Amino acid sequence: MAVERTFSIIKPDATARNLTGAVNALIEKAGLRIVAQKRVRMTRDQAETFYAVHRERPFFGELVEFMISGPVVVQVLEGEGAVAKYREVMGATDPAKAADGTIRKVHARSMGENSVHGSDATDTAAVEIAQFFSANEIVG
Ligand code: 3AN
Repeated sequence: MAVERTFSIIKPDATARNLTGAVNALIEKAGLRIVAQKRVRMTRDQAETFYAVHRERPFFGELVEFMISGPVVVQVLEGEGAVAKYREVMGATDPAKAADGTIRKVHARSMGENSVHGSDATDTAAVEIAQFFSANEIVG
């Protein structure tokens, strides 16, 4: 399987509960490498651009407000099949449906406050990574 990069966000519900290290431990235990990471406060513009595909969904406003409500940790993860592997590690969007041991099963509070984001494909990963990192900030 090819070595890929995926984009991750540790969301405000997780940073508020001081869970950055706990989430990172699950990421690293799965064999993914954190090759870039920074803690930022997203602007409204950044959050609206990032979630533009969901603009028409009923939860869009709530999602943007949540993502700017506190600090987030943006990350680039690298590994074999990193996109699919990270989605496995995250678990289902709804924490009630997430498999045991996944980040969302262990830490998420609800469908909205679900602790982490991970890209859904390699092409979207490239776009999302470029929104937050320049090439020289990613050290594999
Ligand atoms: P995932 O993050 O698992 O790829 P998506 O792409 O369907 O899930 O949704 C993007 C984000 O929108 C989710 N992570 C979640 O924070 C939020 N979201 C999705 N569905 C709902 C919902 N029904 N109510 C509130 N927020 C939602």
